[in-house]
Amino acid sequence: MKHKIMEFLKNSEGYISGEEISNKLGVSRASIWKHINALKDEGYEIESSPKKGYRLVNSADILNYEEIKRYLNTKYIGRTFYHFHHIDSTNTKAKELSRQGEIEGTVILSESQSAGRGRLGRVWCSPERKGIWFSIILRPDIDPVQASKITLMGAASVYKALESMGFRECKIKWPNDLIINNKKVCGILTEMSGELNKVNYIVMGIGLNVNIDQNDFPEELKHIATSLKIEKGEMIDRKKLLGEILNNLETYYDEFIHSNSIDTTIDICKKNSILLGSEIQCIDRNNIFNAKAIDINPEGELVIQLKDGSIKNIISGEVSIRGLYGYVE
Ligand code: BT5
Repeated sequence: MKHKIMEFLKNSEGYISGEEISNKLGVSRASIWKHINALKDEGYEIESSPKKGYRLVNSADILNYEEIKRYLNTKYIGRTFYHFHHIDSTNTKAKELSRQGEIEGTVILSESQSAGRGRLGRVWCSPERKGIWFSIILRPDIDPVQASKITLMGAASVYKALESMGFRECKIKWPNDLIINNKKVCGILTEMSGELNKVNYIVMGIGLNVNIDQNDFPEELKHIATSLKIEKGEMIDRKKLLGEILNNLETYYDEFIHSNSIDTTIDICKKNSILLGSEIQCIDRNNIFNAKAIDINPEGELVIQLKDGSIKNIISGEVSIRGLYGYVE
Protein backbone atom coordinates (compact mmCIF):
# COMPACT_ATOMS: atom_id res chain seq x y z
CA MET A 1 0.00 0.00 0.00
CA LYS A 2 2.77 2.39 0.98
CA HIS A 3 4.45 1.84 -2.38
CA LYS A 4 1.20 2.38 -4.27
CA ILE A 5 0.71 5.69 -2.51
CA MET A 6 4.26 6.64 -3.40
CA GLU A 7 3.53 5.87 -7.07
CA PHE A 8 0.56 8.28 -6.96
CA LEU A 9 2.67 10.99 -5.39
CA LYS A 10 5.43 10.52 -7.93
CA ASN A 11 3.06 10.54 -10.88
CA SER A 12 1.14 13.67 -9.94
CA GLU A 13 2.42 17.04 -11.07
CA GLY A 14 1.45 18.92 -7.93
CA TYR A 15 -0.85 18.07 -5.04
CA ILE A 16 -3.05 15.00 -5.01
CA SER A 17 -5.92 14.93 -2.57
CA GLY A 18 -6.26 12.31 0.15
CA GLU A 19 -9.75 11.67 -1.18
CA GLU A 20 -8.54 10.87 -4.69
CA ILE A 21 -5.90 8.42 -3.41
CA SER A 22 -8.39 6.86 -1.04
CA ASN A 23 -10.97 6.39 -3.82
CA LYS A 24 -8.45 4.92 -6.23
CA LEU A 25 -6.98 2.51 -3.71
CA GLY A 26 -10.20 1.72 -1.88
CA VAL A 27 -8.85 2.46 1.59
CA SER A 28 -9.81 5.04 4.19
CA ARG A 29 -8.27 8.51 4.34
CA ALA A 30 -7.06 7.74 7.84
CA SER A 31 -5.13 4.81 6.46
CA ILE A 32 -3.61 6.99 3.72
CA TRP A 33 -2.54 9.49 6.39
CA LYS A 34 -0.88 6.68 8.38
CA HIS A 35 1.08 5.48 5.34
CA ILE A 36 2.10 9.04 4.45
CA ASN A 37 3.54 9.41 7.93
CA ALA A 38 5.43 6.13 7.56
CA LEU A 39 6.88 7.43 4.27
CA LYS A 40 7.93 10.66 5.98
CA ASP A 41 9.67 8.60 8.66
CA GLU A 42 11.63 6.87 5.90
CA GLY A 43 12.90 10.26 4.77
CA TYR A 44 10.48 11.19 1.97
CA GLU A 45 9.71 14.90 2.09
CA ILE A 46 5.95 15.17 1.65
CA GLU A 47 4.01 18.39 2.04
CA SER A 48 0.46 18.08 3.34
CA SER A 49 -2.13 20.78 3.01
CA PRO A 50 -5.62 20.36 4.54
CA LYS A 51 -7.21 21.78 1.39
CA LYS A 52 -5.03 20.49 -1.43
CA GLY A 53 -3.82 17.14 -0.17
CA TYR A 54 -0.29 15.75 -0.48
CA ARG A 55 2.73 16.64 -2.60
CA LEU A 56 6.07 14.88 -2.90
CA VAL A 57 8.84 17.45 -2.45
CA ASN A 58 11.85 15.14 -2.36
CA SER A 59 12.37 11.42 -2.66
CA ALA A 60 14.19 9.75 0.19
CA ASP A 61 17.77 8.58 -0.13
CA ILE A 62 16.63 5.04 0.29
CA LEU A 63 17.53 1.91 -1.65
CA ASN A 64 14.26 0.03 -1.90
CA TYR A 65 13.02 -1.55 -5.12
CA GLU A 66 10.64 1.33 -5.86
CA GLU A 67 13.53 3.76 -5.88
CA ILE A 68 16.06 1.75 -7.85
CA LYS A 69 13.92 -0.02 -10.45
CA ARG A 70 14.20 2.81 -12.96
CA TYR A 71 17.96 2.24 -13.07
CA LEU A 72 17.67 -1.50 -13.61
CA ASN A 73 17.74 -3.14 -17.01
CA THR A 74 18.19 -6.66 -15.72
CA LYS A 75 15.97 -9.66 -16.33
CA TYR A 76 16.39 -11.39 -12.98
CA ILE A 77 19.10 -9.81 -10.84
CA GLY A 78 17.45 -7.48 -8.34
CA ARG A 79 13.93 -8.27 -9.56
CA THR A 80 13.18 -9.94 -6.24
CA PHE A 81 14.30 -7.41 -3.68
CA TYR A 82 14.29 -7.42 0.11
CA HIS A 83 14.90 -4.04 1.70
CA PHE A 84 15.66 -3.54 5.40
CA HIS A 85 16.38 -0.41 7.37
CA HIS A 86 18.38 -2.37 9.84
CA ILE A 87 19.65 -5.94 9.98
CA ASP A 88 22.51 -7.93 11.51
CA SER A 89 24.07 -9.01 8.20
CA THR A 90 22.60 -9.16 4.69
CA ASN A 91 24.75 -12.24 3.99
CA THR A 92 23.28 -14.04 6.99
CA LYS A 93 19.76 -13.13 5.86
CA ALA A 94 20.51 -14.14 2.27
CA LYS A 95 21.73 -17.56 3.43
CA GLU A 96 18.59 -18.05 5.46
CA LEU A 97 16.42 -17.12 2.46
CA SER A 98 18.48 -19.35 0.17
CA ARG A 99 17.90 -22.31 2.47
CA GLN A 100 14.18 -21.57 2.24
CA GLY A 101 14.40 -21.74 -1.56
CA GLU A 102 14.51 -18.07 -2.55
CA ILE A 103 15.27 -17.65 -6.25
CA GLU A 104 18.42 -16.77 -8.14
CA GLY A 105 19.03 -13.06 -8.55
CA THR A 106 17.33 -12.09 -5.29
CA VAL A 107 18.93 -9.06 -3.65
CA ILE A 108 18.90 -8.46 0.09
CA LEU A 109 19.87 -4.91 1.00
CA SER A 110 19.97 -3.10 4.30
CA GLU A 111 20.50 0.59 5.02
CA SER A 112 22.64 -0.42 7.99
CA GLN A 113 24.10 -3.57 9.51
CA SER A 114 24.88 -4.24 13.15
CA ALA A 115 26.99 -7.31 12.45
CA GLY A 116 28.23 -6.84 8.89
CA ARG A 117 30.79 -9.55 8.18
CA GLY A 118 34.11 -9.64 6.38
CA ARG A 119 36.12 -12.79 5.68
CA LEU A 120 37.41 -14.98 8.50
CA GLY A 121 35.02 -13.52 11.06
CA ARG A 122 36.15 -9.94 10.54
CA VAL A 123 33.73 -7.09 11.11
CA TRP A 124 32.39 -4.84 8.33
CA CYS A 125 31.51 -1.30 9.32
CA SER A 126 28.12 -0.38 7.76
CA PRO A 127 26.71 2.97 8.92
CA GLU A 128 23.13 3.85 8.04
CA ARG A 129 22.48 5.06 4.47
CA LYS A 130 26.16 5.84 4.00
CA GLY A 131 27.01 2.89 1.83
CA ILE A 132 25.53 0.12 -0.28
CA TRP A 133 25.38 -3.02 1.85
CA PHE A 134 23.76 -5.89 0.01
CA SER A 135 23.87 -9.59 -0.90
CA ILE A 136 22.81 -11.52 -3.98
CA ILE A 137 21.61 -15.10 -4.15
CA LEU A 138 22.97 -17.12 -7.09
CA ARG A 139 22.36 -20.75 -7.98
CA PRO A 140 24.81 -21.63 -10.76
CA ASP A 141 24.97 -25.19 -11.99
CA ILE A 142 28.75 -25.40 -11.58
CA ASP A 143 31.43 -27.33 -9.80
CA PRO A 144 32.00 -25.76 -6.36
CA VAL A 145 35.68 -25.08 -7.18
CA GLN A 146 34.48 -22.48 -9.66
CA ALA A 147 32.58 -20.50 -7.03
CA SER A 148 35.42 -18.08 -6.40
CA LYS A 149 34.95 -16.72 -9.92
CA ILE A 150 31.75 -15.09 -8.71
CA THR A 151 33.74 -12.77 -6.42
CA LEU A 152 35.71 -11.54 -9.42
CA MET A 153 32.46 -10.82 -11.28
CA GLY A 154 31.35 -8.76 -8.29
CA ALA A 155 34.61 -6.82 -8.26
CA ALA A 156 34.41 -6.19 -12.02
CA SER A 157 30.77 -5.05 -11.72
CA VAL A 158 31.56 -2.53 -9.00
CA TYR A 159 34.69 -1.37 -10.84
CA LYS A 160 32.80 -0.66 -14.07
CA ALA A 161 29.95 1.06 -12.22
CA LEU A 162 32.46 3.35 -10.48
CA GLU A 163 34.26 4.03 -13.73
CA SER A 164 31.00 5.02 -15.42
CA MET A 165 30.39 7.49 -12.60
CA GLY A 166 33.76 9.13 -13.08
CA PHE A 167 35.98 7.27 -10.61
CA ARG A 168 39.06 6.58 -12.67
CA GLU A 169 41.53 6.08 -9.83
CA CYS A 170 40.00 2.86 -8.61
CA LYS A 171 41.97 -0.41 -8.51
CA ILE A 172 40.97 -4.02 -7.96
CA LYS A 173 42.89 -5.92 -5.35
CA TRP A 174 42.38 -9.57 -6.31
CA PRO A 175 40.15 -11.18 -5.32
CA ASN A 176 37.72 -9.16 -3.25
CA ASP A 177 38.68 -5.55 -2.61
CA LEU A 178 38.44 -2.27 -4.45
CA ILE A 179 40.97 0.37 -3.59
CA ILE A 180 41.14 4.11 -4.18
CA ASN A 181 44.28 6.05 -3.25
CA ASN A 182 45.61 3.03 -1.41
CA LYS A 183 42.53 2.78 0.80
CA LYS A 184 39.77 0.23 0.76
CA VAL A 185 36.46 1.46 -0.62
CA CYS A 186 34.69 -1.87 -1.22
CA GLY A 187 34.89 -5.43 0.06
CA ILE A 188 33.20 -8.61 -1.15
CA LEU A 189 32.33 -11.70 0.85
CA THR A 190 31.23 -14.75 -1.12
CA GLU A 191 29.80 -17.71 0.78
CA MET A 192 28.69 -21.02 -0.64
CA SER A 193 26.64 -24.01 0.35
CA GLY A 194 27.38 -27.05 -1.72
CA GLU A 195 28.13 -30.71 -1.95
CA LEU A 196 31.09 -32.47 -3.52
CA ASN A 197 30.20 -31.59 -7.10
CA LYS A 198 27.13 -29.41 -6.76
CA VAL A 199 26.44 -25.86 -5.62
CA ASN A 200 23.26 -25.40 -3.61
CA TYR A 201 23.57 -21.65 -3.50
CA ILE A 202 26.11 -18.86 -3.49
CA VAL A 203 25.62 -15.67 -1.55
CA MET A 204 27.78 -12.77 -2.64
CA GLY A 205 27.80 -9.81 -0.25
CA ILE A 206 29.11 -6.45 -1.38
CA GLY A 207 29.91 -3.55 0.91
CA LEU A 208 30.65 -0.26 -0.87
CA ASN A 209 31.47 2.91 1.07
CA VAL A 210 29.55 5.65 -0.69
CA ASN A 211 28.72 8.70 1.42
CA ILE A 212 30.73 7.91 4.54
CA ASP A 213 32.55 10.89 6.04
CA GLN A 214 36.00 10.51 7.55
CA ASN A 215 34.55 10.85 11.05
CA ASP A 216 32.06 8.04 10.51
CA PHE A 217 34.88 5.51 10.39
CA PRO A 218 36.07 4.04 13.68
CA GLU A 219 39.64 5.04 14.60
CA GLU A 220 41.18 1.77 13.37
CA LEU A 221 39.76 2.23 9.86
CA LYS A 222 40.49 5.93 9.35
CA HIS A 223 43.84 5.28 7.68
CA ILE A 224 42.95 2.22 5.67
CA ALA A 225 39.40 2.95 4.46
CA THR A 226 37.86 5.58 2.22
CA SER A 227 34.53 6.37 0.60
CA LEU A 228 33.43 7.79 -2.73
CA LYS A 229 32.30 10.98 -1.03
CA ILE A 230 35.67 11.44 0.67
CA GLU A 231 37.44 10.96 -2.66
CA LYS A 232 35.17 13.16 -4.76
CA GLY A 233 34.19 15.74 -2.18
CA GLU A 234 30.48 15.42 -2.93
CA MET A 235 27.50 13.16 -2.26
CA ILE A 236 27.12 10.28 -4.68
CA ASP A 237 23.81 8.96 -6.01
CA ARG A 238 23.48 5.54 -4.36
CA LYS A 239 20.47 4.50 -6.43
CA LYS A 240 22.11 4.96 -9.81
CA LEU A 241 25.26 3.27 -8.56
CA LEU A 242 23.41 0.21 -7.28
CA GLY A 243 21.49 -0.05 -10.57
CA GLU A 244 24.75 0.03 -12.54
CA ILE A 245 26.36 -2.64 -10.36
CA LEU A 246 23.40 -5.01 -10.75
CA ASN A 247 23.19 -4.41 -14.51
CA ASN A 248 26.89 -5.17 -14.91
CA LEU A 249 26.67 -8.22 -12.72
CA GLU A 250 23.91 -9.76 -14.80
CA THR A 251 25.99 -9.24 -17.96
CA TYR A 252 29.11 -10.93 -16.54
CA TYR A 253 27.18 -13.68 -14.78
CA ASP A 254 25.16 -14.47 -17.92
CA GLU A 255 28.38 -14.71 -19.91
CA PHE A 256 29.68 -17.22 -17.37
CA ILE A 257 26.51 -19.30 -17.24
CA HIS A 258 25.69 -19.33 -20.95
CA SER A 259 29.15 -19.30 -22.52
CA ASN A 260 31.18 -20.74 -19.65
CA SER A 261 33.50 -17.76 -20.02
CA ILE A 262 34.66 -15.14 -17.58
CA ASP A 263 36.87 -13.39 -20.14
CA THR A 264 35.25 -9.97 -19.71
CA THR A 265 35.56 -10.21 -15.95
CA ILE A 266 39.20 -11.31 -16.11
CA ASP A 267 40.01 -8.58 -18.56
CA ILE A 268 38.64 -5.92 -16.21
CA CYS A 269 40.35 -7.45 -13.17
CA LYS A 270 43.69 -7.66 -14.98
CA LYS A 271 43.69 -4.22 -16.55
CA ASN A 272 42.86 -2.53 -13.29
CA SER A 273 44.71 -4.72 -10.84
CA ILE A 274 46.68 -3.14 -8.04
CA LEU A 275 48.71 -6.33 -7.55
CA LEU A 276 50.02 -7.34 -10.96
CA GLY A 277 53.70 -6.58 -11.34
CA SER A 278 54.14 -5.97 -7.60
CA GLU A 279 55.83 -7.79 -4.77
CA ILE A 280 53.18 -9.20 -2.48
CA GLN A 281 52.99 -11.13 0.74
CA CYS A 282 50.89 -14.29 0.79
CA ILE A 283 49.57 -15.69 4.00
CA ASP A 284 48.14 -19.19 4.09
CA ARG A 285 47.29 -21.43 7.01
CA ASN A 286 50.86 -22.50 7.60
CA ASN A 287 53.20 -19.81 6.44
CA ILE A 288 53.91 -16.36 5.12
CA PHE A 289 55.92 -15.92 1.95
CA ASN A 290 56.78 -13.18 -0.50
CA ALA A 291 56.20 -13.46 -4.23
CA LYS A 292 55.60 -11.40 -7.32
CA ALA A 293 52.07 -11.22 -8.72
CA ILE A 294 52.41 -11.78 -12.45
CA ASP A 295 49.01 -12.62 -13.90
CA ILE A 296 45.39 -13.58 -13.38
CA ASN A 297 44.76 -16.67 -15.49
CA PRO A 298 41.57 -17.48 -17.43
CA GLU A 299 40.31 -19.45 -14.43
CA GLY A 300 40.51 -16.35 -12.26
CA GLU A 301 43.47 -17.65 -10.25
CA LEU A 302 46.31 -15.32 -9.26
CA VAL A 303 49.58 -16.42 -10.84
CA ILE A 304 52.58 -15.69 -8.65
CA GLN A 305 56.30 -16.18 -9.01
CA LEU A 306 58.18 -17.34 -5.95
CA LYS A 307 61.71 -16.29 -5.00
CA ASP A 308 63.16 -19.50 -6.52
CA GLY A 309 61.56 -18.60 -9.86
CA SER A 310 58.82 -21.22 -9.67
CA ILE A 311 55.29 -20.31 -10.70
CA LYS A 312 52.23 -21.01 -8.59
CA ASN A 313 48.52 -20.43 -9.19
CA ILE A 314 46.45 -19.49 -6.21
CA ILE A 315 42.71 -19.74 -5.80
CA SER A 316 40.99 -16.99 -3.84
CA GLY A 317 40.19 -18.03 -0.31
CA GLU A 318 43.36 -20.08 -0.11
CA VAL A 319 45.58 -17.24 0.96
CA SER A 320 45.43 -13.65 2.11
CA ILE A 321 47.34 -11.18 -0.01
CA ARG A 322 49.03 -8.05 1.20
CA GLY A 323 50.83 -5.43 -0.78
CA LEU A 324 54.36 -4.88 0.44
CA TYR A 325 54.59 -1.22 -0.45
CA GLY A 326 51.10 -0.13 -1.28
CA TYR A 327 47.81 -1.05 0.27
CA VAL A 328 48.22 -2.94 3.51
CA GLU A 329 45.16 -4.42 5.11
C1 BT5 B 1 35.67 -8.01 3.15
O1 BT5 B 1 36.25 -8.78 4.10
O2 BT5 B 1 36.19 -7.07 2.60
C2 BT5 B 1 34.24 -8.39 2.83
C3 BT5 B 1 33.24 -7.34 3.27
C4 BT5 B 1 31.86 -7.68 2.83
C5 BT5 B 1 30.83 -6.76 3.43
C6 BT5 B 1 29.46 -6.99 2.85
S1 BT5 B 1 28.35 -5.77 3.34
C7 BT5 B 1 27.00 -6.68 2.75
C8 BT5 B 1 27.30 -8.13 3.05
N1 BT5 B 1 26.78 -8.51 4.34
C9 BT5 B 1 27.76 -8.82 5.21
O3 BT5 B 1 27.60 -9.18 6.39
N2 BT5 B 1 28.95 -8.69 4.58
C10 BT5 B 1 28.81 -8.31 3.20
P1 BT5 B 1 37.78 -8.71 4.49
O4 BT5 B 1 38.63 -8.76 3.25
O5 BT5 B 1 37.96 -9.76 5.50
O6 BT5 B 1 37.98 -7.29 5.11
C11 BT5 B 1 37.50 -6.96 6.38
C12 BT5 B 1 38.38 -5.85 6.92
O7 BT5 B 1 38.11 -4.62 6.22
C13 BT5 B 1 38.12 -5.52 8.39
O8 BT5 B 1 38.89 -6.34 9.22
C14 BT5 B 1 38.54 -4.05 8.48
O9 BT5 B 1 39.95 -3.94 8.59
C15 BT5 B 1 38.20 -3.52 7.09
N3 BT5 B 1 36.88 -2.83 7.09
C16 BT5 B 1 35.79 -3.04 7.86
N4 BT5 B 1 34.78 -2.25 7.49
C17 BT5 B 1 35.24 -1.51 6.45
C18 BT5 B 1 34.66 -0.52 5.62
N5 BT5 B 1 33.40 -0.12 5.73
N6 BT5 B 1 35.45 0.01 4.65
C19 BT5 B 1 36.73 -0.37 4.46
N7 BT5 B 1 37.33 -1.31 5.22
C20 BT5 B 1 36.58 -1.88 6.19
